[in-house]
Amino acid sequence: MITLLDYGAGNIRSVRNAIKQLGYSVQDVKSSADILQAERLIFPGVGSYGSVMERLQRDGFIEPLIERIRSDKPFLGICVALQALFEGSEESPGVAGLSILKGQVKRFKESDLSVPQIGWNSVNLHKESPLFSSYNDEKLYFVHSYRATLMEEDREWLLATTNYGEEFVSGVELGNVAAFQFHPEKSGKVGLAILEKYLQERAVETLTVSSQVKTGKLSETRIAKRVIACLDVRSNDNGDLVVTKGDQYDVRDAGEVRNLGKPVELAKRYYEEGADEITFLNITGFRDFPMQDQPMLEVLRRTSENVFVPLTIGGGIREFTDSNGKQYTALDVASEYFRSGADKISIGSDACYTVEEYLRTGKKTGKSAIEQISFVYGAQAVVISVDPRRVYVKSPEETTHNTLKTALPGPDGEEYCWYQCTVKGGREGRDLDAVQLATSCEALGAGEILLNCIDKDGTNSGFDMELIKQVREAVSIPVIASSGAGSAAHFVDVFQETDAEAALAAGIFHRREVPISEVKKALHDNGVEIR
Ligand code: 1PR
Repeated sequence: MITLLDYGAGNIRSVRNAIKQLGYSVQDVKSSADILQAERLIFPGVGSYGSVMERLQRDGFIEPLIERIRSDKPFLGICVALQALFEGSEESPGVAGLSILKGQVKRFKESDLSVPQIGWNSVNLHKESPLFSSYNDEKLYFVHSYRATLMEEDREWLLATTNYGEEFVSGVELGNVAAFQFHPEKSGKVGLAILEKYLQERAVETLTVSSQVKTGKLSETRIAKRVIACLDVRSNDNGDLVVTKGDQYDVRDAGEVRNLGKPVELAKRYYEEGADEITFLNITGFRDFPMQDQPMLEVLRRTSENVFVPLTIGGGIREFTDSNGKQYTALDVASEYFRSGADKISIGSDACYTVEEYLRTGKKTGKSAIEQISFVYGAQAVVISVDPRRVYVKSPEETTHNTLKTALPGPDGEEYCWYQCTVKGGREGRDLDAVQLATSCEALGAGEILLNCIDKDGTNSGFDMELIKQVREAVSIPVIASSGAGSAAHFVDVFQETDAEAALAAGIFHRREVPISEVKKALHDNGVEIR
């Protein structure tokens, strides 16, 4: 029996599903006594450092956790739970950690790498461990802005390190107690194999020699570029939830909503084909109400039973008042999505309205969806989906917006353009450009940019490199290139010509024009780091 410490802060459904997928039954901690009596305890740390420690304090779990760890009972911590073993974190100044390990967790230093680290990196093992006896340098999924390093007196805990601009601790282990910075439940089959080693009964003395134990000079690990499959979802005219696809955001073909398949089945196929992440976009979310739009929540619940890579859900993340007058904040909507299996949520239209207000007043209210959700779940859980379209101008002086000199002149030979943000699925243009939106959202606490492009959407003509470069250079959070992919070569181009951390496609995968494996092979053959 595996006991899960679920303090209700977010997506640990996937940990639960991973344990079940591996054939074990799982129960939740109900009281502090359960923490001490559990045969094997798993503590997934989801959310900001402060919110994790605050919930442990609220439930009286801090002392029992410290006692369990000190008495060397089987314990596995994930992500923020590894950081909670330390004395504190820069993420939440003044909040005490469990202080099992000395030192403060710190934010990644400024470097040319974006922060948070979101993606697939590997680990260098520093000692034998039964947990990694089948590990062979594969990539594991990381999503964090803060990283831990061990003080000299805690060196015996050092299990694994990873490089991301600097070396940090990605795994600690001593006896029956272990913790990972990466998410084994989101790291595909490799992660499940590591998790399984923890779930299996093992006595401390049977430390299996890991075939990958490295000694001496360790080679630096490298983060992979991510290939993301995107499923635009909406109900068709019969009310069935289908995966559709726009052509420059027009999803209708001869009046009918294009139907390219069922969301849960397609997501499972892409996971098995090697997608590094799966994104669902509820494209009529601007007018539907996700809490009543139960099918979307059900899609997430069913998908997270078999898909063990990160899931992002967007569409309709904003405040709502339902037909009975009950008010829901954007945080309520996002929390429902996280509880249903999402790892990240993406905000489109609402981000434009928030940024327009922010640019007008120059003040952060703390009340926007971006600020509220990133405060509770961390910046890395908040993606901003940008729906821009080109606006040509004869010269930069014609507009106050962030223009660029384009290699693709406009219909009247215009040599400059800016990218106008739109809301409601491209139906309404705003007096806001993609750089203003991206930089303001970063300032408000967003952790990643999903950069679509209406002009390129569905055209198979390749990504809009000029747009991607312009936004990538303006922010220090990861950027996902999106819209227009038509071949594996287009993925090679976007990673060789821009610093985008990820590239997303929809149509070429739904129409089975290019398998994900072919994209990965082309990237590998061209020297791009992949998972
Ligand atoms: O505004 O917060 O409710 O979020 C709405 C979400 O739905 C946004 O993420 C928005 O981008 C998306 N959306 C709304 N309408 C459409 C539409 O197509 N009519 N999808 C839509 C935009 C998303 C992807 C991707 C690439 C891949 N498309 O499909 O942008 O275009 O396409 P390709 O590889 O086939 O070229 P809110």
